[in-house]
Amino acid sequence: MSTPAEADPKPLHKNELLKADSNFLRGHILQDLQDTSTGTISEDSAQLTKFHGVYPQDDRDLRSQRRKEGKEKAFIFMARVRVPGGVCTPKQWLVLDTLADSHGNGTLKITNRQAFQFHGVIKSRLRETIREVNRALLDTLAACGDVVRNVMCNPNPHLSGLHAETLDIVRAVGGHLSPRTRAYHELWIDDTLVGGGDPAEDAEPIYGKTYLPRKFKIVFAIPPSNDVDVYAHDLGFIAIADEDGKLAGFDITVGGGMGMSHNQIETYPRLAEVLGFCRPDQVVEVAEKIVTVQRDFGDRTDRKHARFKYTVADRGLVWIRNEVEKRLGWSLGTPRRFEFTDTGDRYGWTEGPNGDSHFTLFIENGRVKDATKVALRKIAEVHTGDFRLTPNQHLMIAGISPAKRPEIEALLKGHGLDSANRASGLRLNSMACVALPTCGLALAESERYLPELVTLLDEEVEAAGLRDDAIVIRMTGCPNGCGRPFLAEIGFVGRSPGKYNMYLGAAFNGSRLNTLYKPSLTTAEIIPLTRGLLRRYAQERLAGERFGDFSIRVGLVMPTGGPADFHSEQAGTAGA
Ligand code: SRM
Ligand code: SF4
Repeated sequence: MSTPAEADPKPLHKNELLKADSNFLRGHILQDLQDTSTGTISEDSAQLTKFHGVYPQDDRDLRSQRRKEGKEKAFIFMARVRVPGGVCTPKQWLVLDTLADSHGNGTLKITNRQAFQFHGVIKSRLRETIREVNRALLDTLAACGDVVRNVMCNPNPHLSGLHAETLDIVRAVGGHLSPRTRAYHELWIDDTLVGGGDPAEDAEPIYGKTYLPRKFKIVFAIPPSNDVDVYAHDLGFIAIADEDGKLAGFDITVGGGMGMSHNQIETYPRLAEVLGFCRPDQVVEVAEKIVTVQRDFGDRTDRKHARFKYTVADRGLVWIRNEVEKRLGWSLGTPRRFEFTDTGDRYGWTEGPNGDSHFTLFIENGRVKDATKVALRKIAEVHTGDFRLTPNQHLMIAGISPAKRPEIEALLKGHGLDSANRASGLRLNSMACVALPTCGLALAESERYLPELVTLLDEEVEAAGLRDDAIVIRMTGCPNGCGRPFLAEIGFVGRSPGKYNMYLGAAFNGSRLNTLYKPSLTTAEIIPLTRGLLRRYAQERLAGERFGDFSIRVGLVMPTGGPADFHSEQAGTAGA
């Protein structure tokens, strides 16, 4: 397929050639998996296994010890299981729970894009792990890679009558935009391993053989909740109800993203913009056309500039709309009105319309382990409804029948899980990315440090009377932005071990980015500084004023003025 991007005079990024030559994502993965001389795979294969939901990693806690011992790194793999809309069955939960123990590091990680991750899978058990996942009717295909990733949706059926209809559309979009290559089945699932592939069966009608320039993320939001953080994604659909409360259609957003690199001002987080409106029956077609615009015009020469947010920023919304409409052959509608209240989860019990109830459980940073894991296994053994992963890394036990409720309630109480939901408003609205020890890109701790930091800040929260105040605090181990830190009222972004940039001023409902407040703070500096800010907020806030709005009103930061406001060397707005 000849595309305008290919006409670019700059040379294509090497990954483009790798994809083109990979025979629809096969490359040398098979040979690398069969190579027993090392616990990892080659760099080229590592780029391709991402499309299969598999990342080579190593246990970074063990690096220096292994180096001293003259051994190769402690190589492991992460496998990501996509769960469209975040909905899975108790039976599937049980399979994943078992696999986490038998093939992983004994934990299940709920990601903030409604997927599961296994960490610590060794190479020789990778294929078995993925086969078992597929036997449970889930998969890891396109959980990562330069394709449309797991499609997200607000998981709360009780919130809005629009949910069931929207979830069907989510599944249709996810299915339609899934890669078609047989490579996934050949490599991970079929009984006999084959290295070939039939080009006729492999044709990728939407992607072509070089797939997309970069990852592409789609979400569906159901107002008033913005739990999916719609403005952080490449493409968003915001459900709009008509006067009768029925699904009228969706406002469409394009061009959001979080990732940046420290001190590279040409990289920056960006909020998505509203492009137009479409009816429910038009969503799949609209999504496909928007994806093809990025396929054809995304930057394939520079992966740091290859996300759709840069295509939208460079070409402008009007150009994008014209191009999409040209491909559709019809015009998008005028955006409707919607209002978001917040980005958080509704914890605890909620009642459904048919006598069913739902329980949303706080799971700190989505790490299901120890007593929580044991309890959730027991619940999965008796639960007849489903499980829903939330976009904030938590878990909803949904559709609990009246007959099962006493048993599930007793299990939650008996294992102390109901008390997790009684944490402070700060903790309940905290989110950290994985970072160390598995993430190869981490510059600082995140998942292992944020809980500790919140515990220290909770002392101030209690003393200042802010215990029940929701304040969104997020941390990441690097500026790639996996924990969506640039949409947090208080955001910490790792710079180096023990050092973080601190960002303030995002909107509570996820509609405004934050701004750099202080660069490179040590953990020793963060604690008194943040405590002081919380104290000041308690004393000086206006009635109902959110922490992010307060940070701007009292001049701690200015609302973001552009890319420079995220980079320490260039930022001019860091407050006193
Ligand atoms: Fe992410 C790369 C973890 C959500 C932006 N992300 C990674 C990798 C795979 C590291 C790597 O490439 O080697 C991390 C694996 C760590 C580990 O050990 O497990 C990783 N990202 C995560 C998760 C698990 C964080 C979490 O704790 O929940 C999330 C998995 C979501 C999923 O199920 O698919 C996760 N990542 C995000 C988000 C948030 C979102 O999408 O809502 C973002 C920011 C939004 C965006 O995409 O702009 C995000 N991850 C990145 C980036 C920067 C991309 C960019 O445009 O610059 C990278 C690095 C890259 O792609 O080169 C990255
Ligand atoms: Fe790793 Fe950085 Fe993503 Fe955290 S933000 S998981 S450190 S890539």
